[in-house]
Amino acid sequence: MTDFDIKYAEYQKIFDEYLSNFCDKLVCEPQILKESLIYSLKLGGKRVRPVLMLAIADLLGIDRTSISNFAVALELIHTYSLIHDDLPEMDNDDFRRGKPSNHKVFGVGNAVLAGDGLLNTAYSILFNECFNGNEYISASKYICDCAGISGMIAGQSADLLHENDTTVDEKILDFIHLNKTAKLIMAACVTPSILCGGKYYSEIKTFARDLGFLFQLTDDILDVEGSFENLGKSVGKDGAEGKYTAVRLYGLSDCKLRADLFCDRCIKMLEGLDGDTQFLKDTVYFVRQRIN
Ligand code: GRG
Repeated sequence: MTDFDIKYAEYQKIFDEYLSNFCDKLVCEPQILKESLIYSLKLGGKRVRPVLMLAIADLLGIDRTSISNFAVALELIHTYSLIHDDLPEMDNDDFRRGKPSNHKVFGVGNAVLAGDGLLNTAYSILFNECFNGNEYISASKYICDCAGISGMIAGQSADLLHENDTTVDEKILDFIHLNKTAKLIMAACVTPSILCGGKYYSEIKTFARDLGFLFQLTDDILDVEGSFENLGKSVGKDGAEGKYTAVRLYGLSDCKLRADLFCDRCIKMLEGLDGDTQFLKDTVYFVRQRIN
């Protein structure tokens, strides 16, 4: 295990404790609703957004407990988006994180409700945080905006709209990637900066945006080169369905070059910040080289 692996696992463990506390306290009836929420939350996943939030909180020297509820709320939003994305009328995927998708276990109706329930609960958590002061209000609003109709939902809507287009326009592709993927990564990274009075706000925002683009580029590459065993979901679907992807626009090898470019931009941005950014740099390389 490398130093990076150890640190990443440490952050995952910290977050999994926050999440377990949340699940233990969750009061929710009927039982099937609770089971369906917890099923997807506990399926695992890389937890990259909470890990980034914790790492940036550490870099800025803010108390980890001040971001714990934000990290849970953001992972709830991310998990809801995956449940809804897997639905037959969206991406129609039977597997997620190597296990049957939420709707394959609980049925489509219950999966819609599980997603709705996670989103709604995330908002309730964020509302509660607002009682802690102005920075908490701003951070909550930032997360809502990244997830909403000027963020992830806009990206998903554009993705659906352009699904059957015969050509791929770079501007539209950028819009989809920025909103569908980068916005939640921006929410993860920018939240600690807002709580810290806006320290390194624009640098962190640019870093997170570029990391989000890199994340989506590697996602598109993995759809071509990845395996079900590693990814825990179907591969080759985007290509087969003629989806709007970076590989379709640039071709596989240019897509990799572009990923390297975004990787360099992220590293350069981190080099301009004071403090120990080694873990964040390694996270960028991890996203570039990821196999899942
Ligand atoms: C349905 C509102 C709505 C939005 C869906 C999440 C999403 C938006 C679509 C899924 C397809 C996709 C390629 C999204 C881009 C973001 C992405 C790569 C999500 C997967 O995130 P990971 O890899 O997942 O962090 P884990 O399982 O590790 O948590």
